[in-house]
Amino acid sequence: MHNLLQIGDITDVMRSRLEVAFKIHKLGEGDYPNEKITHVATNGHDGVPAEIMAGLPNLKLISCYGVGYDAIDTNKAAERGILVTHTPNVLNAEVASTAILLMLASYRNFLTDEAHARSGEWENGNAPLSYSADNRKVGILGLGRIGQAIADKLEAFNADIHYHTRNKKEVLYTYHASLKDMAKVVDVLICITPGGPSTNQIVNAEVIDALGQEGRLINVSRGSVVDETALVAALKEGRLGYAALDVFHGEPRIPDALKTMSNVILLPHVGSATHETRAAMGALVVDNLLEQIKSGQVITSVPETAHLT
Ligand code: NAP
Ligand code: 8YV
Repeated sequence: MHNLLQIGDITDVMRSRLEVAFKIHKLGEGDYPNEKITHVATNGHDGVPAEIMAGLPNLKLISCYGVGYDAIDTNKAAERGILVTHTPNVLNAEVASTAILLMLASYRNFLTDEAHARSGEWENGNAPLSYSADNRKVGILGLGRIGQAIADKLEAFNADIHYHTRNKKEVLYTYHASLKDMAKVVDVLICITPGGPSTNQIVNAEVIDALGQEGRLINVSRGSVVDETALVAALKEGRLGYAALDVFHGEPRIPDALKTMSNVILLPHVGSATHETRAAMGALVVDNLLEQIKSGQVITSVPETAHLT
């Protein structure tokens, strides 16, 4: 039996598959034999705290439930020869649907319309008109696996697609080398980059102002990508039209100011949170762990540790 440190929760299906090969020690539930731990199962929120990683001298693999791995120090892992895996692709369609749902709900006022119907307010008058989500100029910040899935789904809404990434892609959409310049020309900006230092608050006050009072911001990436203080100020002062957010800087805490605004939609980081997609993510987490035991290889390494396989 190998020894695995579990950080955060895992599903019953994951546990029963893991128990065939691992003795599982859950962080926070008593002592664990740190010298014997060779594998860690964690998730994108909890990651692996630096002091925990430092205290595991024989660690071989960290398997992360989630495609985003900004809570794991992958450079330190690579330096120590520790593989890190994540769950790319299996969640592309789901997260893309979440982004599209946020965009549609924000233009079409579905949440306030639903409240209007449910409360009986309809008997006193019709709900106000909303705005069309069709034929919009949409800027995608981060045209990777999920960004491309968003672009594919947007075709059904006849969107004129623009994007900003560090490297121009082989696609027919309009590329902007400057995020601010893209924000100036689009109706709605959808953020779907990784978190971490290179994207920290790249949606800053200038980008938000460039998006403007009719502009909409959809964030399904990481809270760190948007300057939340600047966002709250712009929404309050009417300099930004609307924000629909699945992720927050200090989640699960959400700034109180956002909770009282009518021109925002707030979701509790549920971009990939369906039974089907979470099952596929859980299966890939376990597959990576079992494969490493079997062959020393993994299925979906993060780029930073791919050279170790
Ligand atoms: P991916 O395939 O690696 O794509 C990332 C894209 O972002 C690439 O196009 C990349 O292009 C661009 N990018 C990276 N750094 C950038 C920077 N500094 N400035 C501009 N563009 C940058 O990743 P993915 O699988 O699509 O996932 C993206 C992220 O979505 C994840 O890392 C995670 O944070 C988030 N996510 C959120 C949820 C949720 O529940 N809300 C669920 C899944 C994923 P260049 O390298 O050319 O710049
Ligand atoms: C998960 C995510 O909620 O994959 C990601 O990067 O943000 C989401 O799919 C999260 O990682 C689960 O811990």
